[in-house]
Amino acid sequence: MAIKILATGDLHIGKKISSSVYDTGGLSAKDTWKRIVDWSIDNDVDIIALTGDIVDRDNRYFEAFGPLQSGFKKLKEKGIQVYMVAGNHDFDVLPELLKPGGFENVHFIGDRGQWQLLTYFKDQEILQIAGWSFPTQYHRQDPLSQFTLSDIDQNFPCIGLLHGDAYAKDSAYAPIDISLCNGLPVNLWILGHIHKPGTLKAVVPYICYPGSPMAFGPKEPGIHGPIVFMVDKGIILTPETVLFSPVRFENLEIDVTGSDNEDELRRRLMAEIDNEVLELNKQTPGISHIVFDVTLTGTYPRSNEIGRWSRGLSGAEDYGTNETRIYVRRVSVTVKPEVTDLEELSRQSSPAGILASAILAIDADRENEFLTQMIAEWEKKFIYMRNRPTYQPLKRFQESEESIRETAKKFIRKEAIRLLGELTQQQQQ
Ligand SMILES: [Mn+2]
Repeated sequence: MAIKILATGDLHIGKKISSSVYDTGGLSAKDTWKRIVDWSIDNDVDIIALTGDIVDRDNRYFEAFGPLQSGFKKLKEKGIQVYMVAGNHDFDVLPELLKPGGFENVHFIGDRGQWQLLTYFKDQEILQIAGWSFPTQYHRQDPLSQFTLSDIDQNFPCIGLLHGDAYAKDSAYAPIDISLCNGLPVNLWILGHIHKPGTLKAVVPYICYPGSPMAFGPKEPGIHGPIVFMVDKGIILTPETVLFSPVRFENLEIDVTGSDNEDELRRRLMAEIDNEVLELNKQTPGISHIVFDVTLTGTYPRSNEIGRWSRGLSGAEDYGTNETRIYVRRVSVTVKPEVTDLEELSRQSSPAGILASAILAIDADRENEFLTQMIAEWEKKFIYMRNRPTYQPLKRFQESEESIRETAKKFIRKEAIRLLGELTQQQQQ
């Protein structure tokens, strides 16, 4: 019989989540853990593999103990094994959890930064599990460069559990150089630390971040859930994601061009959101909450009016007509005033003409006298501010001139559009 493995990490049980959507009951990290346990029991999982930061540092000795231990107990009754490594959040608390004893089914691997290999047997199948746990809150060495396991039997599959930062060489959280995986006898690496799910390498050695099984905020859009895979006749089959997060964060762009008034805008916004919800429900059935960050784009006769109107929309909730609750967390506006012809306007010497020329110059990445002046002014003020003793810490960032100019352009463009909207509206009145 094949071995079925569910792998996840970064549950952060105990973490306070700022998004108000989480005020609704049943959405916390410990609820996610309970659902993982139940799902594993219902779906005949043999092994749960956890890649660290299961417990959040801030509240680590309180909220997590009960739910984790009762989960371990339920899993034990069904013979389900748990293999876990510690991350930077729970390097100290994870071993503590097991101290009361009685959880022969729970295996903490790689204590205090020592690579360790365990072997799981089921009928004829064998799976080796290598792992490394954080010894301290910060760890600046790459654990792969200290890989010491010489007893891996290459006739049988081996997975590696590791918490660390594959995206940053200078990270204080175990930087991982994934090219080192090529020389190691591990077939599948399951990493923790990054909340956004991702496959770093889709051929052997396969490397992935299952990501956090729940989305913690708008910076974590898309599908969240553990990965599940089988080991069959000595072969690891490709992992698949199981949807788990009941909350999904999404960015939505809505083009408002052609709308004439607030009612029409609102109708369009609702219709677009309805469409998107339908689509997301098709993609991932079972989502109970969707949180949108909306950006309004396109052109509108009175763009400053949109700004005012949109402020009333954010924070709104419960557009949902069915079981899915819909929230609009934020509405931002990049709508341009409906100037019939920005080109034509730009030929005028009026303030509106100067602004129109500047917008066109930014969009076409062209030189423009007014723009050059504005950017120079921006740079001067920015550098002055940066060098003032009050703002010393800012110096750390050392912006390049290029990036200062780019920031300036973005800001100037936004302001020029806003001003142009006001100017053209005044002309209409
Ligand atoms: Mn971490």
